[in-house]
This record gives sequence, structure tokens and C-alpha cells, in this order.
Amino acid sequence: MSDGEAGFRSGMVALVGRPNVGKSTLMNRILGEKVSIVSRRPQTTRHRILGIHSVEGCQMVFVDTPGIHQARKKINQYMIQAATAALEGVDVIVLVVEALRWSAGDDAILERLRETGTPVIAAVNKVDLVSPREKLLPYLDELSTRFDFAALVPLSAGRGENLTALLTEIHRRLPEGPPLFPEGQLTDKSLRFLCGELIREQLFHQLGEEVPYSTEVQVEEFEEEERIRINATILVERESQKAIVLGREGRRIKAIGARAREAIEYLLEARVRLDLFVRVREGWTGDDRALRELGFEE
Ligand SMILES: Nc1nc2c(ncn2[C@@H]2O[C@H](COP(=O)(O)OP(=O)(O)OP(=O)(O)O)[C@@H](O)[C@H]2O)c(=O)[nH]1
Ligand SMILES: [Mg+2]
Repeated sequence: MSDGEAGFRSGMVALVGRPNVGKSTLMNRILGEKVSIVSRRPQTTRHRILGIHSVEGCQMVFVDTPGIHQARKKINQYMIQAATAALEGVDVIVLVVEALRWSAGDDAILERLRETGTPVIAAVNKVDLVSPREKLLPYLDELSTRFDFAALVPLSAGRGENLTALLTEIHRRLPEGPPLFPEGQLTDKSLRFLCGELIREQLFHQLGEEVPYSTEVQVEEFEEEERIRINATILVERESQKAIVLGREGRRIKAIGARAREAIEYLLEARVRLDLFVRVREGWTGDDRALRELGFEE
């Protein structure tokens, strides 16, 4: 497709909302690829991640963001900063909310959206959990009184229901213009970053309570030999957490590595050797220097 083609539309679409409402699930569903990790715990996404959706005549560049919430720790402040920065310079904002749920957190986000002047589409996610579906109607009515949404779209990112309606609403609000990225490109993030995220996803899936929030993954080595060799370090904040990540006789880290390797092999379509190490970096989630070294931006 040539860049100058008449009628081609392109633009940036921010996905924002409270933690755990399904922003990353929604982006992955639209792309048909896993670009952003998902877990049942809040605050899974920590950085802005682009998901580039190129179709006939149009390119939508989605910006998945960390859930916006009340921040106490430094790391959370960086995450919220990443999310709010994503509101600037986009053509459309999609506010993802959970069907039948509304909280003070959603109100606080709406206040930020009012300042942007950008059209906001409400994606009312997880409608598969609503039964009977008629229960949605009063909720949608109420939503429309809270904000002057450009559109309200009930959908299920998990089941892939009604996504076309959302894409149609986005499409009509994008300006005409050439693609912003090459057509085959799926994200702005490196394979190295994505592999680190797939390991972090297993930490979120397999570790209990607060431990995942004290972990970070650094991919130290990424080499393509006859099979791809990846060395990664899992950072924790305290010795006691290191013991938890390792597990009795190293069983936990082994399980984390096994599942992460499967996910990485699927992504890279290649055989992978994955070696994980655990290292304590005292209090990194509250340390500006450590956070910047780990790629958190102010
Ligand atoms: N039932 C149901 N669950 C869903 C749906 N969409 C997402 N989920 C689940 O909701 C949880 C959170 O999904 P995520 O995509 O990680 O949510 P998020 O908004 O990106 O969360 P943060 O990155 O923490 O802000 C996961 O357990 C998903 O499987 C849906 O349409 N229906
Ligand atoms: Mg997410």
C-alpha cells in the first residue's frame, strides 16, 4: 500500500482505565497476537506498549498503558506517569471500564480525560459476566450521564465479542494520513523486552500475595545460536522473597522457567534455552536510580 493512497487513515489510540479492567487483553485480541502480558492481578502492565493494527486502508496504533490508580510507591508513580503521558498527542482515547462496576477510581480518571479535549470512547468490557444482558442498559445510561462519551461500546475482550463495533467507532475518528509504522510491524518493543515480559507474566501467575510486585526481569543475554539462548535475572527486593521465587528445592523457579520458555518459544517460533537467576536489589521499587536503570521513564 503506498503512503499517498487517498482515503487511508491512521492514528494513535490510547487504552486507559483502572488496573485489571482488561486493557491489555483488549489490545491483544484486536491484534490477534500477544504483545502485552495479562494476569488476574491488578497493575500487571508497567510501561506503555504500542500495538500496531494494520488493515486494509487503515492503521490504528494502540497504546496499552498501566492501570491508573492511587500511587504510594515510587514504581507506581512512574507507572501512572506513563499512563497519563499516553493521553497526549493521541487521536482517540478508549476508556476501558468493567461492566456494572463503577468506582471512585473511574471518576478520578474521567477528571483527567476532561482536560484532554480528545474524543473518548467508553469500552464497557467483560459483558460476558453480565447475565441477563439487559442489566447492562441502566449501567450504560448512567455512564452517558457521567461524561460526554463519543460512543459507548459494550464488549468482551476475553471472548472477542463486539470488537468490530469498537474498531468502527475508532476508525471514523481517525484522520486521513499515511501509516505511522511499516505494515508488518506489530509493536515498538524489542523481542528482548517481550521475552522479559513473558517471564514477568509467570511471576504474576505463579507467585502469591505481594511478591510479584517486588519483582522485575532483566534479560541479560539474548543470543541466536542453533537455538536461542536467553539469560535473565529476576530481581527481588529482599532475601526472603528470593527464597519464595526459588521455592523448595528450586521447584518454583523451575516451573516459572518452564512456562515462560513455552511462551517465548511460541513468540519466537524457535527452540529456546532459558536460564533464570534471582538477585536481590534492596528496595528497588522505591529507588529512582534503580527504576531509571530498569527503563522506567519520568
Ligand atoms: N470474564 C472476562 N474477563 C476478562 C475480560 N477481559 C479481560 N479479562 C480478565 O481480566 C483480568 C485483567 O486483564 P488485563 O488485560 O491484564 O487487564 P489490564 O487492564 O491490562 O490490567 P493492568 O495492566 O493491571 O492495568 C485477566 O484475568 C483477564 O483474563 C473479559 O472480557 N471477560
Ligand atoms: Mg495491562
